Amino acid sequence: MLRIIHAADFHLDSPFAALEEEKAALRRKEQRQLLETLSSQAAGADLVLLAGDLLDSGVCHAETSEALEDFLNSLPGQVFIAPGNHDYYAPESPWDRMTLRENVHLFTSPQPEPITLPELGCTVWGAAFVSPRSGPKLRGFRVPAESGIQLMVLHGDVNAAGMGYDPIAEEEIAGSALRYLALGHVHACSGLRRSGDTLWAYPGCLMGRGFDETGEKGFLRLELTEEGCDGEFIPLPSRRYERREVDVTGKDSLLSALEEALPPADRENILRLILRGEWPEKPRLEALYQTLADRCFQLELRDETRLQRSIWDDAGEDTLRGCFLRVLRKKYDAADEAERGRITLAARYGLAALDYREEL
Ligand SMILES: [Mn+2]
Repeated sequence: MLRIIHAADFHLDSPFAALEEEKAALRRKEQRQLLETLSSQAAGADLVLLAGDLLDSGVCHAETSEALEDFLNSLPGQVFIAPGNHDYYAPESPWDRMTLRENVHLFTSPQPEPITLPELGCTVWGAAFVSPRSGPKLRGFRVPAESGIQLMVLHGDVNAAGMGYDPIAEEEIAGSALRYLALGHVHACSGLRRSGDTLWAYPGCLMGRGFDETGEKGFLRLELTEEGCDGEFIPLPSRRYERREVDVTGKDSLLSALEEALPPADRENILRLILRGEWPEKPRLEALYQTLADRCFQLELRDETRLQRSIWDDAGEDTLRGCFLRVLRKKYDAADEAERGRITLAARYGLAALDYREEL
């Protein structure tokens, strides 16, 4: 049995441009710290497959390249790295300046190359981006007919519309006859997939960095045997990005409606709350933000409400509609509270009928 850890898309040293500078620096520090968590979770692994974009760019802080180097050298088993479009391999790149232990293998060729591990009965193939773009790397690839488990680690874009990021067709995966293809590039976990006899997966990114990377993030832990493969997504503890819609129609106050959408469990998370529904006036987001900002790590408020219309709005019109409303309005003004409820209902039904609608 092979115990495999598959992770990708760390994007270390991301700018986190949507955050204030101090918070962005804290997030970069948290990215580095997350490496230690991942390293401890990898205990007992035979293979660690890292499928690229471990760095966000070719320029990074010294702390970051040091943390990545320490992380890689701390890992158990045999470690394989396939650089991606963000951290492509080049002379003078951060990869070129690292001193890696013997068990850490960095692929530097754009064509798939094998590293055979007789003690584990397997061969690990891999290739590197050597510039920010790459044509297809898997096209025409088929494992040689030798014995042993054949794996590949690769940064690429399955079923991609565009051509720039190592596009991979599912037929090419099936044609490869690999046992497992460890991919990186797509930031959502794909779960374990199968094309032909080949299993493949994207573990997703290690940590969310924006509202297009919501929810839990982590890596894959796999157990590969002669008969089959068990895979499990392991979430890592870190701040999550969450997007929530808050329908304010009929609510007592905007503040309480928003407070409800900010439970204490989200204190360390990054939230975007989108106000929806009808409200009598344009919400003043700045005041709400001032009151709520410290309820989570970072808060974003968006107003997508519609202005609430009163049923009496058209009473001034010189139409049947206006006429109808004026008659009812006169009764409404003279009525008591209970009667007003009935008149309002009559107005709603009447307006709906005038519009040939079932209800207003
Ligand atoms: Mn990528």
